[in-house]
Amino acid sequence: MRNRPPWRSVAAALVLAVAPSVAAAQVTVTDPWVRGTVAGQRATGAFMKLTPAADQKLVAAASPVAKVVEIHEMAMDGGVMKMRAIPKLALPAGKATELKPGGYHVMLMALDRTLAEGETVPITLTFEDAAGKRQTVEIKAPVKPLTADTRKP
Ligand SMILES: [Cu+2]
Repeated sequence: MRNRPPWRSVAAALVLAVAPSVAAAQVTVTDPWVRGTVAGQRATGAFMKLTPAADQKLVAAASPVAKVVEIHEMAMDGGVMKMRAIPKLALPAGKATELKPGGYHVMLMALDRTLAEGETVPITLTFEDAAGKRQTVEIKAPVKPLTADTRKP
């Protein structure tokens, strides 16, 4: 818990009082999907486009199919492209940030079972706005074949 000056809470309360709509805090999630897995595979990626109405950060994700879910980026490491976990992904207002193979993705790890084409995977995304207020968005991502070519938009 962070210590906040009291005026900040008051300001937040006033904003809520005059603007009960939470539209400004919304994040639109489009085209979510999960790459299917083969037997024994313990990890895969989830992909989507995230468009927030106001600046947001994706700070966490969870899914009942995966014991561990992380936000990953791809980065050069010793001349090799590798993925690594990042604590948050900044999402600028009004712009679609694309999570896609070869780029940012939600990493589903410690999978209990195979994810087959045709099923849908529930994923809970947690976003944090500029004021540090969090909200969750539930999505259902269809599973696409392991070989789905996804670098195309
Ligand atoms: Cu990854």
